Amino acid sequence: MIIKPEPSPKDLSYIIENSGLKQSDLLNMYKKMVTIRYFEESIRKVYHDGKNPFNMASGIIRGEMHLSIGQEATAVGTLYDIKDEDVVVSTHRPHNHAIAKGVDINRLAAEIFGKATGLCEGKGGHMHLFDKSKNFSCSGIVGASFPQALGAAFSFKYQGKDNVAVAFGGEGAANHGTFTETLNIASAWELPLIIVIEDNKYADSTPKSLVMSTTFHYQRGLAYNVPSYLVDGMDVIDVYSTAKKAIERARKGYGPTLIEALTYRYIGHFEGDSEEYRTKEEVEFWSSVDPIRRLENRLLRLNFADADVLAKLREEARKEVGNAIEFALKSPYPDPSEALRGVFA
Ligand SMILES: Cc1ncc(C[n+]2csc(CCOP(=O)(O)OP(=O)(O)O)c2C)c(N)n1
Ligand SMILES: [Mg+2]
Repeated sequence: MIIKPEPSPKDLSYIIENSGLKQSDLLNMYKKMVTIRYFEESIRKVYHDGKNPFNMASGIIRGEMHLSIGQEATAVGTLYDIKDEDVVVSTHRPHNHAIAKGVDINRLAAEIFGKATGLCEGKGGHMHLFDKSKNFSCSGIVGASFPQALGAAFSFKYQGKDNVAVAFGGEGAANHGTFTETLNIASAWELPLIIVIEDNKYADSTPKSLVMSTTFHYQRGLAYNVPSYLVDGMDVIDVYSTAKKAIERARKGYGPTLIEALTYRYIGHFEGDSEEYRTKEEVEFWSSVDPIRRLENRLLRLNFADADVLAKLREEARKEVGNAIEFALKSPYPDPSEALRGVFA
């Protein structure tokens, strides 16, 4: 199926050489993935503070919370060669993509906390992040990311720029009409769009096998003449190698690419999910291919890092995340008189 076996030492060296990634890139990717993991683990902890018994409307962070723990490699691998001027449109599960795009984690945390120092001055919350300086946005409307990124791709082509737009979507979102409508126009107009489907097996509690006429979404991309690839989403190098080709192709004006990444979220669809739709064994299997641990093992096998170097990177990430959480906690809430400014009312 899906998760490729760990390569032999010779194969591993070949894969790295072929990817064009240097030692410093792989260490950088490791740090980014660890930062995403710590960030979300920290958010999760604060989210549950003051919610006992569980009540979404109480506590420091209010409302729904969708975390991407387990899906770090899809974000970091896809976005490693993406520039600030390129556009990324994400979903209701956006923190991994935001951090991989370079969004400031202090302002990201503050937005999630609903604080005035947040990316949207606390009015967007965790599902509606917007960062103009990084050209990053997301939406709680499932399936909305595809046409939004398509619009950005159209504008890049229209203006003769070599930038690209990336749309992330879940395997559930890809059953929306917006997915195939977007594939059609992106292909017909050769737009610089990359669609990344993060197949984490479930849309909320619905397994994909119950609601899909094909086994994979990449099959649908092929029907629209879009080069479409299936990648191991728990392997950052595999994701990167395909994304790199897609980005180069889009920048040179050859049009869109679809990447379907097989991945998994280790925790519930949302915080508070009873997770009755999946087994402990299934979660254990996917935990055995944790993308962070896999990269860590490869770095050690390649002699690109020893345990101390990795521990230092983890420590740095922990500190940065700790500072972001503290920044968010200490920041003020927006003044009530600001409630109607900057929003459609
Ligand atoms: C248009 C729309 N329909 C329904 C929902 C409710 N909803 C939120 S997340 C979700 C499931 C999305 O599944 P998938 O696209 O696979 O992403 P994942 O949650 O697995 O990351 C649904 C149905 C919504 N937010 N928007
Ligand atoms: Mg899903």
